[in-house]
Amino acid sequence: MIKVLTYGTFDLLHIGHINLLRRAKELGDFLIVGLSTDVFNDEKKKVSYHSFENRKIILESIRYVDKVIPEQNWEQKIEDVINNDIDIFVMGDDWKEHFDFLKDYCEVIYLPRTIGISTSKIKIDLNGV
Ligand code: C2G
Repeated sequence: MIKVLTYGTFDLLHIGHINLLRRAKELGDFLIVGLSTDVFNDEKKKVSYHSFENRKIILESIRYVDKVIPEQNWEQKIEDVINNDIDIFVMGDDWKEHFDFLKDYCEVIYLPRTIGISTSKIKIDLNGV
């Protein structure tokens, strides 16, 4: 079984998130998502509309996602890769090279971002509604 791991906030779920999750799952058989907690989002300087609990339920409802674990800090990735027997780590290419240190533990793949959509854009576009 090829196990894949990715991380994110996944707030206001959109096609860019789904495209990432679909392609990540296509690389293996089992996809684990490290979901940023509300506290870690503060550290990332991100404010989520949906709580961690609700973002977790939403992600767990997606056919490509097999397991959701909390992402609580920047330092947990090596431990997560080892503890979950991860074969492939995947992120959008806005993170290119940021996680190359994981190459000592698993394959690292950066996938092209979906152009023209982001949670920030949704918030800006809806601001005037
Ligand atoms: N993404 C994408 N295309 C978009 C928007 C997002 O491919 N148009 C990808 C991002 O590259 C990321 C994933 O979807 O791989 C989740 O995006 P975010 O929720 O914005 O994740 P981020 O805040 O970048 O958190 O430790 C890693 C961080 O937790 C990543």
